[in-house]
Amino acid sequence: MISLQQQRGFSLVELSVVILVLGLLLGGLMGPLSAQRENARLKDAKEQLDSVRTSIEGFALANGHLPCPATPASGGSAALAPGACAVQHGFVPATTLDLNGQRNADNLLLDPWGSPLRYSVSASDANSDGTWDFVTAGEMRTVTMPLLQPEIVVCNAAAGSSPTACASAATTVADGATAIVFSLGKDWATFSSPDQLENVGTNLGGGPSGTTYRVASDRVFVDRGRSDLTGSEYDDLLLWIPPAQLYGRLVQTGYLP
Ligand SMILES: [Ca+2]
Ligand SMILES: [Ca+2]
Ligand SMILES: [Ca+2]
Repeated sequence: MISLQQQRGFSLVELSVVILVLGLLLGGLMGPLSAQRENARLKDAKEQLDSVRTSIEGFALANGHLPCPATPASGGSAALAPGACAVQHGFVPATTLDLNGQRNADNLLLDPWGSPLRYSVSASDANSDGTWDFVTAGEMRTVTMPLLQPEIVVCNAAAGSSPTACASAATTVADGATAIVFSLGKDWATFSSPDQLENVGTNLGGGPSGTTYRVASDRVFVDRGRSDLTGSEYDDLLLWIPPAQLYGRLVQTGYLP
């Protein structure tokens, strides 16, 4: 015969212990799971940047010049102006490049964290004829390789940099890339560190969604190691196209002698 005492079920204390143990187990699982998800996003972002760079180089191979950045108003297409781009600093022209992937309401290609991939090109006009040499058909050939001025600069810190140069040779990672594509990383909506602000110093809007985006304000960028330290946090992912890499392709196809 079962006594009343044996039938009583779980006491509150016992229940609390069970819930506590379950909570600990779940917490122990969730931590590594979210870290795993974040690692997967990071890997995806790097692969995405790599494939965007390959597409940009493919565009250059086919057309003899770099594509212009997209703007929020251009629907993912390269935004052109006579002899130039509508903007030097904007977004990956994913429609022009025929790239797959998630787009937002302004048709801009998104990184794994849901922020549009940024893209900037050299706006130099070495022969002063009013056309941007790197984005205008035939212009790189006209200017000639030795005189071209690839002007994207990458530093390992923002401190002491000017709108055109890093603080010193010691802080210079790349002096004179032709173009750069980058993701603002996981903290795209919350960052405040000067090194990340260097990559997005101004606002650009005008798209159908009415969203205003942070984009680069000059041709100096910062690429450095990841950090979670408040005030100096950094998780941007940058990939640039060095001149040798671009010129090599253009020589192969006869766009450069
Ligand atoms: Ca020119
Ligand atoms: Ca970031
Ligand atoms: Ca800058």
